Amino acid sequence: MKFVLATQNPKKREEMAAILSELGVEIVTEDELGVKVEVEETGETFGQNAALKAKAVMEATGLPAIGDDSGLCVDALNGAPGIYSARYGGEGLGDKGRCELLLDALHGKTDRRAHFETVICCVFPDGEWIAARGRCDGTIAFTPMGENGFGYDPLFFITDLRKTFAQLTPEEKAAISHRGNALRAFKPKLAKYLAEHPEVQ
Ligand code: ITT
Repeated sequence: MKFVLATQNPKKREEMAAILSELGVEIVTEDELGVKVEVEETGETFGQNAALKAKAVMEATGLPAIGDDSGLCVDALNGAPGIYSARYGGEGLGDKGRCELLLDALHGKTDRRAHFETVICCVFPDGEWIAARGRCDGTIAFTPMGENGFGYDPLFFITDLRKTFAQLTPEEKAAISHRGNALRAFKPKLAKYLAEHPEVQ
């Protein structure tokens, strides 16, 4: 059985596919299936939005669909941009513009604590679903550093490693990231579902 990744973000897709490939299930993208499902993220939580994405893509393809909703929560901004991370500053700003906006919002603030959060949700054609959450703690750097990754990676500084996410290799990021942690929590749940539903394999 194939699983389709319910995301329009190519970088996120790469990260998810790399980690999910360890599960030994076949992963396809919306592009490969020739579908493009626009999902309005009207939920109030990462979990609600992840479920909305997965459900819409499952309904459009008839395949189990795995969605990810994620974001950066900054303590000094009361958790913003949070579920609005992709839209911070309005549509069309781009990753670089959003990083600049975040630096401006934190100008003069000494509390730089932040965390990334992800909820992964898989919705099956029989209506069953499984979900898992992941988190990664860090701080917001004073200037962008590194070229890898996407989104707020150049600003997300991991104290222990003395590097931003954008200065890590994909493998190093996956080993500690919110998405890596969510997918590692997701793995045994998916394995259990598959064991209980041999018809899905
Ligand atoms: P889909 O909804 O199509 O999956 P998206 O990019 O809109 O793609 P989200 O709604 O989950 O995804 O928004 C998450 C945003 O949070 C994303 O666009 C980035 O700006 C940021 N983000 C999430 N994970 C990140 C990561 O690992 N590194 C850097 N920024 C990340």
